[in-house]
Amino acid sequence: MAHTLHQEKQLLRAYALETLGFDLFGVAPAEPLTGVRHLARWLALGFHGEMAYMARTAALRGDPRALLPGAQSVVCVACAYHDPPDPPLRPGYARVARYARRRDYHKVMRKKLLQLGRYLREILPEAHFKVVVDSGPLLEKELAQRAGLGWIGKNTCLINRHCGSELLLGELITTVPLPSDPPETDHCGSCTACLAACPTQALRKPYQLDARRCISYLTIEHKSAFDSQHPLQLAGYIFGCDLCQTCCPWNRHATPTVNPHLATRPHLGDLSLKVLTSLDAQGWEALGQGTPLRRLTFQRLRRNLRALDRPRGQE
Ligand code: B12
Ligand code: SF4
Ligand code: SF4
Repeated sequence: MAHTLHQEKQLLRAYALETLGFDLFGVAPAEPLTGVRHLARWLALGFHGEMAYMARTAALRGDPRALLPGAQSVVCVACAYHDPPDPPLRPGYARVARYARRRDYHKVMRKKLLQLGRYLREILPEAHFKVVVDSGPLLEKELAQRAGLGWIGKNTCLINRHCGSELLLGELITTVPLPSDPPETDHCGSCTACLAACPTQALRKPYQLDARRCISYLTIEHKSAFDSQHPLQLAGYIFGCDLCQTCCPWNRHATPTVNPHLATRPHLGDLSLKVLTSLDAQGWEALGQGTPLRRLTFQRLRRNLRALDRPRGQE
């Protein structure tokens, strides 16, 4: 039986990497995750800000079996989006995070994971599966670490030795006990570049991100108006932030690899503030069509643009 499943896993891996075009593949056991302890502390400290869904679903996030009863293993995949480095931001321009300059990964990866699930059912008809990409209540990075895809760095992102951290994660939870891969170990060593690079000190300690101070949270997830408690600077970003990753040696030395399904849209590189401020709601919608930018309402785009203008001096 174990031998057969080993073969099935190899078939699945080949299908995921070669036919579907995922960049990384690994399998973790469907077992309780230790990160729930960190998650509980993170929530108790209020680091989640307005992301009430994180508190609401905390109990589910630490065990894949909560999402699929009888689950035995989790196939973890990743798509890479590591472009060459951005040039310094010119005055009069703003930026969107690098993951958002392309088709929405939720759609791309979900579709491909469903294809992978159907393939699993072809080779093992008794298999049940569930697909998760980002929005499912699951500690995706810890699962990916357990499946050997990379380790959770001090910037709290999953980092792969070869691809760096510019990765997007997805999972296929299944009732089939596929053999697991060895988990990856931490390779941050004594480096602290990300803690120093974060312009708002959102990385309070290694591995601990206070989302309330994070530009990515503030520009995307925070729905209310900004008040005087928010950090003054958005470092030129109107959607997301890359600074604790672009500084990371594992990204600086990684070979640029962009999954062909997530090709970069050159017109979403640096954006002229003149153009951005002159957009109306339809113009903004057209600019971000099919990309993660669709999550940002026009009203919040305007809020973020106003925040870019805030005077500095309190840093
Ligand atoms: C909430 C969320 C956010 C929040 C909070 C981020 C965060 N670090 O938690 C905000 C809005 C800020 C955010 C930002 C971004 N996100 Co986000 N986000 C999520 C989401 C939905 C949940 C993450 C979560 O569980 N957080 C809870 C906290 C407690 O977990 P954590 O900070 O990761 O902490 C872990 C470890 O650091 C450790 N830990 C915690 N405290 C301590 C303390 C000690 C002492 C130790 C040793 C360990 C430790 O245990 C925790 C659990 O494993 C996931 C999708 C998912 N379902 O998992 C995507 C996800 C993590 N995000 C993703 C992306 C791409 C981003 C951005 C890069 C987007 C951007 N460019 O703007 C940024 C990156 C910012 C950053 N440095 O993390 C990807 C990450 C891919 C990768 N390579 O890791 C994910 C996996 C989505 C996906 N499916 O691809 N995100
Ligand atoms: S995404 Fe930006 S603001 Fe958030 S922790 Fe990283 S560097 Fe800091
Ligand atoms: S910058 Fe350094 S400490 Fe931070 S995640 Fe990368 S290797 Fe780890």
